[in-house]
Amino acid sequence: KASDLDDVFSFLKKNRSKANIEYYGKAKGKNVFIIHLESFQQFLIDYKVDGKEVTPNLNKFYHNQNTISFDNFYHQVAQGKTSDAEMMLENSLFGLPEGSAMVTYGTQNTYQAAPAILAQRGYSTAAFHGDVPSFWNRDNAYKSWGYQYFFDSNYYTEKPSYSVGYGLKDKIFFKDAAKYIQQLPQPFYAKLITLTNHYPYELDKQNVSFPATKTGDNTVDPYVQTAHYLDQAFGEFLNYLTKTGLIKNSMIVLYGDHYGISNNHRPAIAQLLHKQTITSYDLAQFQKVPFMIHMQGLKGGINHTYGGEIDVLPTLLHLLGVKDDNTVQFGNDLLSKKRNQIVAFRNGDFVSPKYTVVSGTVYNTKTGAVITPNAKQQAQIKKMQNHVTTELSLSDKVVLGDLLRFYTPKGFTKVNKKEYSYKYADG
Ligand code: GP9
Ligand code: MN
Repeated sequence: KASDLDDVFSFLKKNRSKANIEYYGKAKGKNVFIIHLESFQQFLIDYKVDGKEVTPNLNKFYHNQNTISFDNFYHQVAQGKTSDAEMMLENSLFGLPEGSAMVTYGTQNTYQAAPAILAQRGYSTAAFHGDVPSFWNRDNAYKSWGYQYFFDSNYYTEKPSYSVGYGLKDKIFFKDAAKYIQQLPQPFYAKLITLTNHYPYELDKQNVSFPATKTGDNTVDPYVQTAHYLDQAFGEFLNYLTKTGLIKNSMIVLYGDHYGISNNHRPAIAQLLHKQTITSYDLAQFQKVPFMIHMQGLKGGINHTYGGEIDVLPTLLHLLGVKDDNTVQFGNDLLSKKRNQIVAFRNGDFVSPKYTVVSGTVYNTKTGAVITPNAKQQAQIKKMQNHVTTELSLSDKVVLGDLLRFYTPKGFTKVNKKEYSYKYADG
């Protein structure tokens, strides 16, 4: 019932941070590209194998003077992996502790997602992905989120050699997507979900142009090779944006959806990071993924604020000059001057600038040393833990109870899923 939202609103009222006026509206009216870097971890940025950069194009983009790059940005996914990341980015709602919210609650629930918000402000909205439309229930969830177009695998040229693993190879994907991007009325909001840098990091021989790492762990070693391929594909897409001039009137947002190397590979992770042993603290740090915002004229630099995927939507809306104080979003603008900087992992662990808490053990975030908290610290940590537990459970309450059906923010029109069909018709 509607009153179930009461605690949600009282929590949000206390916890949402104000937009930074230096950035608010800076991207108003620009096209938006959201580029989803599959399984891409932050440690890959500036990482070298045999003296060679794994991702030279992304590194250049990361250090570009017009890119705001975050170096304390974490993925917050659970079992829903990619779908949890998408759920957070588009809605600023968490995925669920188990399963995938996009699958279980993507079809029936009411959402007030990024595509719908922007479409109602004159944007065209499109998602691009080289896998079948039903994967993660995208074909239904995207309708609930108000995507006007979904260019799934049916929309791209098919040849057996064009696919590897889950679907279309990234270079072909970006090239083919460009044909549709060209036809989108501007301004547009376009999300491109890459695929090749996905476990088991397979690549056809002709595309392997980077040495594997030599940890001896076969799951881990080819990771840098597909990451390198993804980087090349991104480089080509960036060239296209430059050539067509799209780069001039677009904001380009990049993010890694989640880890590529799971915690089951500690010895290999230790070798990759040139460490003797890997602690739970190191593994928490290892969950960092890239988040970058690029736009001509934007004052860039490396931003050290602590945040995660839940914080993306408010950040982007503020840059686009969209007021969102009356929406149900659990994240906080990463560019705000005053933020709480507590990053919740889906299992209730958390990272903050001071403390990292993993299964009850407290670490000093700056040094990684285990802390035995004194009474004062204990009180601080308890408060932070309580914040994390509360935000996760309130977000779950919204999703499980489909609570947004009871509340439509002022200026927002409920999405009518029947307006959309993503079916590809030949000819
Ligand atoms: C499949 C792709 C992979 O379409 O998005 O999802 P993941 O396995 O990373 O959750
Ligand atoms: Mn993924």
